[in-house]
Amino acid sequence: MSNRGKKIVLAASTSESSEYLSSTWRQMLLGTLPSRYSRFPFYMIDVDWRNETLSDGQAVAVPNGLRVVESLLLEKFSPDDVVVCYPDQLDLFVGEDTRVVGVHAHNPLGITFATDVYVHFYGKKTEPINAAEFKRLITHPAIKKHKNHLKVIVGGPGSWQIEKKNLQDEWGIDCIVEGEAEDLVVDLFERALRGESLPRRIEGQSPAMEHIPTTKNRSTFGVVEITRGCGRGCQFCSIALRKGRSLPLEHILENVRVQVANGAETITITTEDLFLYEQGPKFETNVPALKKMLKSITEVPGVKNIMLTHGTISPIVRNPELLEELSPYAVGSSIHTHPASTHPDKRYASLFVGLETGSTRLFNQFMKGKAYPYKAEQWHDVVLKGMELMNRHNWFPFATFIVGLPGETEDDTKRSLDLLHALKDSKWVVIPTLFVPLEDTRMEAKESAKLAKLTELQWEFFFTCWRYNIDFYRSDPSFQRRFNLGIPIYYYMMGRRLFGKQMKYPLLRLAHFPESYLSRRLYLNLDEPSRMKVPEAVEIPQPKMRPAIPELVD
Ligand code: B12
Ligand code: SF4
Repeated sequence: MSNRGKKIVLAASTSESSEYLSSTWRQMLLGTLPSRYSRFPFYMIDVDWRNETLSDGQAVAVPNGLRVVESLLLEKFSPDDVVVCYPDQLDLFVGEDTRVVGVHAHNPLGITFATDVYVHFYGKKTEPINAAEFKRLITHPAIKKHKNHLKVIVGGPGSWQIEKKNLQDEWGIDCIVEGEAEDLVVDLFERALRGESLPRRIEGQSPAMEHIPTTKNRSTFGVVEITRGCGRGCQFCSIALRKGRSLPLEHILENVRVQVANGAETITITTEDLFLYEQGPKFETNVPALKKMLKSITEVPGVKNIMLTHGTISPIVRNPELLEELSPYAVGSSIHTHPASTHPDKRYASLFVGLETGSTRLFNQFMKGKAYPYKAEQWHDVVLKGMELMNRHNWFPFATFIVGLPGETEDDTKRSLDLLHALKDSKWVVIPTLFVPLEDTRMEAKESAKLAKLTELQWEFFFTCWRYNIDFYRSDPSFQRRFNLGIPIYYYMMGRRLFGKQMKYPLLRLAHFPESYLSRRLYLNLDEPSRMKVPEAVEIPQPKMRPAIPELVD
């Protein structure tokens, strides 16, 4: 029997759709682990894991961006003509009648920050699982077989990576969509259905909020958006100049209900900055609105847990009462637990927080809006105070730092190390990433930082972060003993050759070598107390002294 297929087939890769062990952390690992070592038991990943499908073979959960595209198309086309699937089911849906395959790309080649770093520890020619899975999708035989009568359109936050690596033609992609797609999807797909030629690349602009549809089906990790944009102006970030805007509460709750109706028990409340939600002028946090939103989501029947995504730290310092108000929901319904939590069920709220650097000079140059209303010179105090407040309320942030910002000097790295030292006993995860110039940012023409060029101080920063994480998350002695043994073996078998001797002593800190031995060589001595103290309060500068808010694009 010949398979006629569906007119419009939407697909996302297996790894980008995965809800494996309900762990966002593990999905992030899929973006960084080399595919050829994925069976190594250390990673605790079952590579034979299969994403769940519906009885007709469609996908149960795919990244939220693709669900938005699906909803836009369903406003125009019959549900009989639109399907959403994983690569393994493409054979069921791509056939003679198919005219367009729309593919989502979150991080298709793994060349964004963090992913671009960790995979290289395994050698120069390694490909992360995400990249291997995306290739398996885009080069799928069913698409190739029917390519003469269908168009391939790729969109999503990582679609730029395909252009950057010149893979558009090799992979037979007719059109790459960058940016937000609400205002262009229907027209583009209609043109594809008519068999017209498509632009090679098209860039979407921020839509009016009313143009963002509610979703109709489940997104990976029950992602529900609450805001779009940000506006704090960090130069390395692609949404820096897009003003932060909130989705109406009823729209948010409708999406939550859809997630639950389709089997999600955990809702991931998605935003660039939680504290932007219904904010007032000049990033004034709207605590009552935030509280109402969190409360309403946790009260939707069927919602068992929530996860948070990103947030900035300065609103927490500016409004210390904020965490007290939000914690009953953010911590009380959180899916995350850790023995260090003082919550009766050991729950903690995780929040992705970009701390980025301890150098006031680099902070001032590249990201001063992040601290608003505080000044760059107050960044250390803001971070220390914010961390203390968060930890006190059982918020254990997932913090990122950028190593190798353009022009970073030894003194800049030392300032970051000083800040890291002062955060030693915090309850957190700290992820060092290397600077990557993302497309559509004001730093896109700058050079990436390279692992092979890191200085000893930068390596010290890098591995001190991981030493903290190992101590906080994998404190069982038998794991640590094996880990400590493996590190010198890695150094002599591979690390030294790939990255040079400058990584040696920093790496030995990760292996728990005594500080008395390491401090002869390294900048910090973790046995000594930090010179920095958490301030009682951080004073908000007079309006005239605050950093200028960057010019916003709507
Ligand atoms: C939720 C989320 C996650 C979740 C869930 C991811 C998932 N696979 O479902 C978790 C935490 C697991 C995650 C992980 C990672 N993420 Co993430 N994630 C997000 C977040 C916060 C929200 C995504 C979202 O739903 N946005 C709302 C939707 C509507 O936007 P959208 O996806 O961009 O979709 C729009 C357009 O892109 C377009 N579109 C999307 N798909 C398609 C398809 C077609 C055919 C078309 C035409 C258009 C189109 O239309 C949509 C409507 O406008 C974004 C930040 C953000 N606010 O977008 C980061 C973000 C996308 N993630 C990012 C990164 C870097 C990662 C990681 C690589 C992190 C890491 N370093 O380890 C991993 C990769 C994991 C993986 N296996 O893919 C970056 C991407 C940067 C880049 N691409 O270069 C972002 C932008 C965060 C940031 N500011 O840096 N992520
Ligand atoms: S605070 Fe900076 S890095 Fe974060 S989303 Fe806003 S502009 Fe981007």
